[in-house]
Amino acid sequence: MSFADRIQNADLHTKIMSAEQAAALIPIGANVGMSGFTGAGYPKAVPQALAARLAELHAAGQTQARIGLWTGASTAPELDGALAQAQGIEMRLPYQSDPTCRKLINAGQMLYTDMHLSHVAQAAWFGFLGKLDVAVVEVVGILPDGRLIPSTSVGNNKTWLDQADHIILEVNLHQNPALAGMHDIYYGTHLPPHRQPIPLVKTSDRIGEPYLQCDPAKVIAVVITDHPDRNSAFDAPDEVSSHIAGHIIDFLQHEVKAGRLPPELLPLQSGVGNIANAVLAGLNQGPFENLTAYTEVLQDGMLDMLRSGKLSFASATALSLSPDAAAEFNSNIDFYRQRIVLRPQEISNHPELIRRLGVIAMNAMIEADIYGNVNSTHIMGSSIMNGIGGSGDFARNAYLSIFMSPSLAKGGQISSIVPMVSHHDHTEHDVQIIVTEQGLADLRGLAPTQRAKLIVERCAHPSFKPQLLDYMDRARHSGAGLHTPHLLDEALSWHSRYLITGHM
Ligand code: 0RQ
Repeated sequence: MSFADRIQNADLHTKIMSAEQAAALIPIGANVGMSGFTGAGYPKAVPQALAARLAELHAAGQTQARIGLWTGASTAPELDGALAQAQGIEMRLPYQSDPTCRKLINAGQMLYTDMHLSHVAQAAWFGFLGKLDVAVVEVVGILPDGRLIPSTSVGNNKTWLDQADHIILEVNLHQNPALAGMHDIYYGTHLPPHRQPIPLVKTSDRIGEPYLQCDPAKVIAVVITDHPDRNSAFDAPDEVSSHIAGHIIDFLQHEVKAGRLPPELLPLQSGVGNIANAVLAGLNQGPFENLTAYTEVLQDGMLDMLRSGKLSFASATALSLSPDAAAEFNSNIDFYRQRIVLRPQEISNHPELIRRLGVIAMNAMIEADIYGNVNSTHIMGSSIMNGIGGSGDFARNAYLSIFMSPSLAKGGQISSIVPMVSHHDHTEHDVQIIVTEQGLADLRGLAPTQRAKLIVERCAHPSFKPQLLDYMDRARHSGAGLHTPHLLDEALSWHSRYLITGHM
């Protein structure tokens, strides 16, 4: 595809300009909806140019020079990192994993609304988030009528393009033009009371269009870039993550034997990070064939499974690939286009679809308590790590909801099994299975005291078991209610006995 082929709308040729010129068109104080989901398909140039402009204004004493920044999910140093370093973000939503953002949020210098990823598009449509002024969206190309070939993530781009008054497009020449046809953009989501059922019944169904609709009259700038998505390589599975993977695979085999899962399982959802990747590596070596995925992020492990044939089809909203996996993806893109569909996150994370398809959700956690409540987001109850992301969309609605973590954090100083989580993201009602390298606790159908016994027995590290058992025993004899026995003061002081400085 030549340069002219990338921008086939003649009018939009006249809007081509530098990133600095485009950034100058974004009003201070605007709410800006940018593309990007787990380091994929985010704009590479305009955010950096905007950050430079905001930094200059700050240096000149205009300390209120900030924007509201909305995305699909996490982005990369060129976007979140650059704007945070410029102190340029007033309000961030719905998910981030950037170290500078994290620091500013926890220092009270940046506001953050941590949202379920399935909620974002509809909240924007309902008017719950205020006005969206500008969309900045990376695309692979522009068709003659202004429709857009989406990039390596879809996220909330459909909503940003529809809702924003003005649009800035980054046409990234680095992204493979053969991505065209991999996306499925569904335009049938109406507002209540006019909503209709979403006609998706299999992970591989295509219910929409391959391109994003875009009104060329709203486009105020087109910026050309030529940069890869920036995603780092995953760690090779270590002993801890391999054990976690092993416990999950044994459990799934047991469920097949018991007749509660078909031999090809049900569609898999896998969170991000090294442990999730190790579980996928385990599944790739495991006994199951003909698997499918209905997930939000497709990372290296799923690409390997598609290549090996273990996974027959994957539906997601973003490709979050290491450089090696991205190179493999690009050199065999015709193979992957038959086996991958990228959808808006309001569809990839849609609670009703997750429930109906019977997804098996596997997400990492920070800590779980003895009764099965899970904290995915906070360190010691007050400092954010990343955000809830899609974990809540999947956990509450999944056929099986699995949460996993090493039993110890911070070099063994901290137990990830605690008496009471310091922050509740997923309540005991939404969590069915807890797994650490020590073992797996199947909580289905159990009362709180039965859950506590099993979680401590199976999942806690031996170095913390005595304290946890002692806590349970004293709580039981304290005169507290015996449904969910707690020593309330002590439950929370458990956390403050450890001083963690890394994320404060
Ligand atoms: O910090 O690197 O500074 O030591 O938390 O922990 O073990 O590297 O695990 O990268 O898989 O992240 C839950 C944060 C796990 C992630 C979470 C510290 C630990 C380390 C990271 P250091 P690990 P992971 C799909 C689903 C929410 C969103 C989600 C997450 C750092 O998976 O953000 O699930 N999930 N989305 O040391 C103190 C503890 C700790 C702890 C871990 N108990 N106490 N620190 N850490 N446990 C994706 C999307 O939705 C986009």
